[in-house]
Amino acid sequence: MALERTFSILKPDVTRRNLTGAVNAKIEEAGLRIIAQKRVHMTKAQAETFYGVHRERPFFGELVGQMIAAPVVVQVLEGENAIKRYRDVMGATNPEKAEAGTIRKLFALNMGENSVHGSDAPETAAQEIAQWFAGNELVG
Ligand code: 3AN
Repeated sequence: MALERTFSILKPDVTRRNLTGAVNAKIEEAGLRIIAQKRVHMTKAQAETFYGVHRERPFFGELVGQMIAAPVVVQVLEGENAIKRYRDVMGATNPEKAEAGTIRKLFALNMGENSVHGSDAPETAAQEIAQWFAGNELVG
């Protein structure tokens, strides 16, 4: 399979607890290469755009609030089958249901503060990468 790219966010619960390096180690151990990375403090408008598909869900306001509560680290990850590979190492959305050894099992606090975001499909990965990075910032 060809190399694929996915978009990742290390959420505020990670930066606040100084776990950026610990999460990056799990990402790299999973065979994914961090080909772009920057720390940003999202504005409300940016977070609302990013999570636009969830606008009608009851937890939308809470989710946006959590995403802007502290800085995040946005990343592009590259590897074979990167989208699925990253979702596997992230673990289930609900950390109580996440498998042993996954990032969410190891680090997540709850459903909202669940440490990481990873794209769920090639189209969303492309869209999400384009929201946060210029082409010349991706160094594969
Ligand atoms: P995932 O991040 O595993 O793809 P999605 O896309 O269903 O999960 O949800 C996006 C984000 O919304 C999750 N990462 C989580 O932070 C938040 N979220 C999802 N479901 C809930 C919920 N029932 N209560 C609070 N937050 C939620």
